[in-house]
Amino acid sequence: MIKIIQGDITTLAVDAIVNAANQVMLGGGGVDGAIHDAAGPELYKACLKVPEVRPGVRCPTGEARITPGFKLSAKYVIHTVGPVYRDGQHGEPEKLAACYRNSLALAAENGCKSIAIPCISTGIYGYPIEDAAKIAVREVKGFLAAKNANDAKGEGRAPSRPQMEVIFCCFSERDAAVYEQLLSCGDPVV
Ligand code: AR6
Repeated sequence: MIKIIQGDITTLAVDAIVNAANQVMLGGGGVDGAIHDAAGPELYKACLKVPEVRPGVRCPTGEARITPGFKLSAKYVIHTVGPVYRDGQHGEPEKLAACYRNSLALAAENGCKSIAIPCISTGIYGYPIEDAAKIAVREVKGFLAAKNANDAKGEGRAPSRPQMEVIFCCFSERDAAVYEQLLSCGDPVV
């Protein structure tokens, strides 16, 4: 199931919230700063423990890492690093799609039944919301469709209810309107 919420992701009582982090993964501005503030200093300590894959990089662009949520209502924070937008011709769409895929896969691996995702890359990293939201919706729908098909195979029947709730958490009314538009005119939501 897909939902759109306009508001502050740090207040949501879901299994996981996604953080639009940077590669060092030790906090920053935007939603990253808000999540660290709300989760408390334990989150910073947990991020420090995530091994660096190379100096100064805990999470390469497009990948995802998981930590507990500490003081948040969410059990987990899934940190992903979106691309910095240049012109859309430098691999940005593929990297952004990978953020959604990898974050959702990590949530599923950790048994999450609900996940809230902000508009990754569309703030400080400058990705145009219309383009980013199309990728987000496509990837989430694809993930849910594949997951439902897979779960149905395992159960030998169609799942009786949606297996994961995915919430697009938009900070602004304008961003929420972009998602509303995409979801209202697209294929049926899984
Ligand atoms: N809840 C939900 N969405 C929020 C919140 C919030 N509390 N605060 C901001 N947003 P950004 P990026 C929205 O800039 O573009 C950081 O410094 C915001 O309106 O947070 O991926 C990191 O450390 C926008 O729609 O992330 C990186 O260095 C969306 O979250 C860099 O910024 C993403 O904006 C990542 O830039």
